[in-house]
Amino acid sequence: MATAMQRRAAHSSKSRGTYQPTEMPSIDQRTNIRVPTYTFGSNLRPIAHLGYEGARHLIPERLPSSTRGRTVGFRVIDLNHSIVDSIRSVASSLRRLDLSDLRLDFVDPEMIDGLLRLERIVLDHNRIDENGFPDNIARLDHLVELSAHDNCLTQLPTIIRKLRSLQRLKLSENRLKSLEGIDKLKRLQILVLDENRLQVLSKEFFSHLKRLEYLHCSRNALTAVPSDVRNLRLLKDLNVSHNRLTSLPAEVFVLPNIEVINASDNQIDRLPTITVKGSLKRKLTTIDLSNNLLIRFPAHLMFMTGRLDLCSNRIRTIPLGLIDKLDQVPELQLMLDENPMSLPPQDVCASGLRSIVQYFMEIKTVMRIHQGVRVLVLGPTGQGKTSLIQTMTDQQARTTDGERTLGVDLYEHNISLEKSDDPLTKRLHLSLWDFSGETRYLFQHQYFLQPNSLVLLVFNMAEYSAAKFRSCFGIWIDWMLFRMNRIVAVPVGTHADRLKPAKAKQIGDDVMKQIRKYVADIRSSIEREIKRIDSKAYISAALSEQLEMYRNLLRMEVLTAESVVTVSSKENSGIEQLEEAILKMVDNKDAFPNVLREIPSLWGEVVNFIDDKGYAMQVPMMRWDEYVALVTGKFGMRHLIQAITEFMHDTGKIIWYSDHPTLRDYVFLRPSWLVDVFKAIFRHDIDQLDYSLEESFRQHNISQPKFEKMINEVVDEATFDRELIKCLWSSVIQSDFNRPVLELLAVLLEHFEIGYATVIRPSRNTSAISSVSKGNITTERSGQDCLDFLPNAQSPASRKGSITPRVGEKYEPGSATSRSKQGEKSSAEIRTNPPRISKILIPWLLNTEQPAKFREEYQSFSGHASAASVFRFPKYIPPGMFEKFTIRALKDEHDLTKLYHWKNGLYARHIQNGVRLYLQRIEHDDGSTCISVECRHESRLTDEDTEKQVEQIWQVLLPFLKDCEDVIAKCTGARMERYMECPYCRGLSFLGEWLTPKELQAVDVKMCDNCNRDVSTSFLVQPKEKKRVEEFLLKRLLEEAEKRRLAFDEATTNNDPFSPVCENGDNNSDDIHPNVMTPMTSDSRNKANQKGVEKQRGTNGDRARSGTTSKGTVRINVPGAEKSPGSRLRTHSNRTTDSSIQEEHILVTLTEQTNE
Ligand SMILES: Nc1nc2c(ncn2[C@@H]2O[C@H](COP(=O)(O)OP(=O)(O)OP(=O)(O)O)[C@@H](O)[C@H]2O)c(=O)[nH]1
Ligand SMILES: [Mg+2]
Repeated sequence: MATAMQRRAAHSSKSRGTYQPTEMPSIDQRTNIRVPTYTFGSNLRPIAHLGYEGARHLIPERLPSSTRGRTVGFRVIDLNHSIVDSIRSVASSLRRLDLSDLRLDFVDPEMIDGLLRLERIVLDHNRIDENGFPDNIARLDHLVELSAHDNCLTQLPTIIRKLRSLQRLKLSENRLKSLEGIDKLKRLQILVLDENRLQVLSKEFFSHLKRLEYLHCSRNALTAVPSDVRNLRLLKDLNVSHNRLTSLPAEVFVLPNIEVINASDNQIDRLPTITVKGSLKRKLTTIDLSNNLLIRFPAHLMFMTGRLDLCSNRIRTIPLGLIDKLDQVPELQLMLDENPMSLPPQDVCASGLRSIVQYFMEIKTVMRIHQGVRVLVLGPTGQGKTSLIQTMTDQQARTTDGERTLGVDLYEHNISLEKSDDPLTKRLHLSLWDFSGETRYLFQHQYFLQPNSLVLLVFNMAEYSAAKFRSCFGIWIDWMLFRMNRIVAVPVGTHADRLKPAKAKQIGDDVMKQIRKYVADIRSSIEREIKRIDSKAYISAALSEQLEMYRNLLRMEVLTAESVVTVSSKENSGIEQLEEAILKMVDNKDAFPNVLREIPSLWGEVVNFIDDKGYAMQVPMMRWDEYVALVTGKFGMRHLIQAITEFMHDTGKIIWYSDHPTLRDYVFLRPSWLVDVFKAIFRHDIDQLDYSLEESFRQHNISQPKFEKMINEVVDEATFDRELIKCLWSSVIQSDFNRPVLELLAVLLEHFEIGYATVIRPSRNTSAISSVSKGNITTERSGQDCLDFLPNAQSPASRKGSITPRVGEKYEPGSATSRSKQGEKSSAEIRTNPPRISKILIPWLLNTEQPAKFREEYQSFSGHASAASVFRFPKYIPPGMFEKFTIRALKDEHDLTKLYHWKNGLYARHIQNGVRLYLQRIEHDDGSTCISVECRHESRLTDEDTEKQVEQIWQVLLPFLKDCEDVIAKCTGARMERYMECPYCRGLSFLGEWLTPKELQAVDVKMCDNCNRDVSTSFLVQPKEKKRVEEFLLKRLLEEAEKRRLAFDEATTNNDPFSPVCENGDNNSDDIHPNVMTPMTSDSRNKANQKGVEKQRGTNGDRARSGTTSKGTVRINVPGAEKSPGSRLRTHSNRTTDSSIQEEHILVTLTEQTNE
């Protein structure tokens, strides 16, 4: 029976033959020139072989010289005094010169003088060192190949650096220690450096030799392959065997053209964890990692290659999770000889993949699957999150070289519940989500921070101080609580290797104290609010709504581990304690009722089926109904489809936003794919993209100037051209077709709401486009149908879905609004006919300041009818909330045309109603953030139009406020207060009662607690239809009364019973109609706002005057009741505004204001 050693030898000689270093392709193979050998000097020892171009005759020298063809090859066999002359005689046509095996110490300059057409020179097996190359070699402009194998070079000869046409360079078996200057040879395609003394391959090497296809560096002293290898995008064949490598970077495996990786005979003990996506599947022909120190079976590599050699490592088990996947790779040549295998047993492994599959199939029947848990790893950038996850999953020390995570990365890991190799041991499967701490990515994180997850709050203990509490813990706790009113977390301190254990413990204790105090403070501040409202004598509907919100917030669930878990990824310590802490947390059945429950095996089959499907699909995104049809068509179980899908979502197998009104229409079959979709756009290094390295741009025929223009647009205007997105997505959608790109883009805009389209090209079916959002800066016109998208040319059909409510329409936040119904329609339309969006603007990426032009323009409307609502977030506002408001504002249904959009503001126009909307984010020093929405009418106030203007303002404002409510309603722990600004002092004096308007609608004025002025309620809530009709009637009556008064005046000029008096006995010019405002600076406005809030919250801010003034008269503020500048109409009545009001009961006071 053959021993393992013999089997391995057989492998080596047979199967490995296919990928052994390929002989460097020679110029003759490539140019198809035939080279018959000619022996120079027939009776003596030959001194040279000559080759003729195109010679077909067996003995060409017998041919007359005219038919011999030109001499193209010359191989010197023996040095002779006449050899130089001989070479010279054929110099003009010579393309190949072979000077190998001549014991040369240097190359005679005369030998190569005048070889102007020389393409290949071979100097193998000589004694030439770096000084042995003549200067005139630099004149060989056509030289594409130089071979100096087996010489005495210790560094790259300086003169060789000048051979800019060189494509193939073979310097194996020298004494090279450095490759300095090689970066000048930018055209190199083949580089052979085997058997030298190289210890490093420099950064320059990788960044300049971008055309390399073959790189062979075996038998050197390399200790690492830097991640800069990613620049070698054309590399097909990498041989770094027989070096001193301890790991390989992930970049090697994902090079777009890589076919062969030979890293055998090193000391590799860890490999990167790579998510094998569609494009990476079985891309490589061979991966050779034999004779290394691997402990973990690199499962992902099985799906990337046709041949995986893992012989002579230290692998003990093949993960059980692979059971169902092994039969997906039937063609795989898997070699596991000489590993201390226990699962499957060694003899099973030795018999090949088929036996392994068989073995697993047998144990599968008795195996049980248990539900796993999703783990969100959060913390600021550079704290050690990725290093920790990789240390945990690879079961050995791993630290990144400081590279930031782009967006989110996914990992998987199993924690064994018992210490045993038994395959049937119960395990907890973790789906680990590694979130980047970079602020640029925070926006996209919201889509992946899902409920029912365990959170690891990771911080660097060696650099921790109390001042960092907020960034390390506070903001993450706030975010999770805001989103779901719940957090179950384990604080994890990294970098333990840099601290003494006692210090680490002290920091851990302090952190736990701070966390407890932080949570207690949140709780007591909520309790204070409840008490404050409870203590009021009268609780209005709006206050009661607020009370309800606070009571709900008080139900928050905060569950943390008892203590900080201390780990070191550098030393692989503390991982077991972390696993124990995780197990303890998930053991809490209240927090994780489903984790570790036994899953029916059929569900497992559904998971595998969906997994396969996800990998098979170009765009692994399905509409819910299609997905249901697919799964139930194969497995039945229609009644369980929701439960199975939720199970898959909770364990990170798919993404399905079951609680989102429109996103629940889609199932994302491969989470990593969706993550990559976001990653491609929200990259922190987008401005550092190098055109020469980004092949996809060239493939899409994008020139460098266009590329630069598109990148500048992103950096300066946060605007992405569709072509740019297409190229950035080239790895997630491998297709030249626009359709999937457009479809995905539409889903991102319509459902994920990452931005809005700024330029829309009409699709063939225009009705589909009209349902897609537009920022309408410009619209590309091509044909008449394009006009449908212009806001001022909105067709009645496209307004069908408008959510502008009729007066009195009831709105319930979070309920299926008309908007979401429209969303459902959109998702169907998106699938059938995706709109042709040209550019999108992502507000989150905007970093521009308020434009000066805006200020000028907006101030020109001060003094016009206006209303300003404010959403106040007293403690915390989650990333992206304001940006979503801006995106909602520009949805079709609001009919708003964008005028300016900057980081903290959006200014838009409602053309039909003649209303300007200004949406603004204001951050206050006390940590609160206000989002104010102000609408101003474009027209000046006149008696006739005021009422209509107010109505037009509310028609714009209210639907938008409700849309904002819809965004907030998705966050179950949202802490937010609603206000209306006082039009006089601009303080937040009035509770925002747009959700509960009835009470306010019943009164006419309400006093501002900040400035003590009475404000017409028409400016605080949308007036009731009935009331407005009454006011209209009333106004007419007033007008008639005034006419009669004037007539009466004329008749009784000397005896005027209606002398002009102010209600308070003075004629204060400040006491103007609420709508006539003095423009305020934003500073004074903010102060007024703050003052208003404090007063509102400190006193009985909800006090309404029910139409009764302090003097006991009833005041009816008629909007726009001024006659003209300089005169003001005041009305007094001793009756309420009942519709039965009689003309003769109205007292009209006309105040002349001559000083205005
Ligand atoms: N000494 C020591 N260094 C560590 C440890 N963990 C991480 N590092 C180093 O800390 C730096 C940051 O580590 P990462 O794991 O990349 O940090 P991250 O939290 O994933 O950062 P982002 O991806 O930007 O959010 C790297 O240079 C690591 O080598 C540790 O336990 N000990
Ligand atoms: Mg990271």
